[in-house]
Amino acid sequence: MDADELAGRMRQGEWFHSLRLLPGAWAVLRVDGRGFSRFTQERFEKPFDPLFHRLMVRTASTLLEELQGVYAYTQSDEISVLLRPDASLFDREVEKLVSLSAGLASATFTHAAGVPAVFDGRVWLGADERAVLDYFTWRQADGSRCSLQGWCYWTLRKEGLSAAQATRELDGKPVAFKNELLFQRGINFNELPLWQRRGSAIFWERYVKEGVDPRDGSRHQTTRRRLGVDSELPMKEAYERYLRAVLARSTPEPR
Ligand SMILES: Nc1nc2c(ncn2[C@@H]2O[C@H](COP(=O)(O)OP(=O)(O)O)[C@@H](O)[C@H]2O)c(=O)[nH]1
Ligand SMILES: [Mg+2]
Repeated sequence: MDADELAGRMRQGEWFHSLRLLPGAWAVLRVDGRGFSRFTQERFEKPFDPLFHRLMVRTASTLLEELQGVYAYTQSDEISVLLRPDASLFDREVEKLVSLSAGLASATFTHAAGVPAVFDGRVWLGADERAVLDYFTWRQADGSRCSLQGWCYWTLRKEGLSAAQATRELDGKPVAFKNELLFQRGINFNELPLWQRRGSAIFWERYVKEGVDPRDGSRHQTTRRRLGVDSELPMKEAYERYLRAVLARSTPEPR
């Protein structure tokens, strides 16, 4: 048996291995907790637990660093990491990027939480900045909608309704109805913490570090970068402006 021939033939079975992110396209790697409705039920406060969100922010920070992204956004049990069109990590191999995102998220969250948790992964491609703004506006709007729904659902459950009853009570109801439902019970949705309604962002920021040369005591300054977290995000048009600034800062500096 010719070992090289066998290896070549078998490698053909790795059919998707050659799949790459479209050259010149923006990409977002998104991971989502698997079965987290159940996973969170016994372990975290409902509908929102600051500890759970902190674990998600920590996981998002690791993904942003390891995947060499420019921006990460997390709401509920999902994380999106934005890669620039010129990103070249793993030669833009889709299998590698998607599987690694899910693996990193699962390992980081599990390690921080102390209980096994699993994430799935997928990739989104966008042709231009406009598409990127739309993507993040979409995820934020989804988070906001789920936040209102979650608050209503758990408020009814805590009043003694069964899962089926609470779901039926809210089925097909407009936003105004849900806001009013909470308001009647002394909860003003618009005054709940912003991270619950809009999610959190993780980004790179530059800072100046002052150092002293031990040889001659001279002072010098260097620019470093570190991760910043924003849990008070703006919405809609203001969020678009916010994102535009993030994208402008992410442009590689001319040499
Ligand atoms: N208890 C609790 N659950 C949360 C929190 N954030 C997200 N979740 C849960 O995570 C789930 C995420 O939704 P989804 O991905 O559609 O559900 P999955 O398919 O079960 O993972 C929601 O149903 C929430 O129940 C939190 O802060 N506390
Ligand atoms: Mg999930």
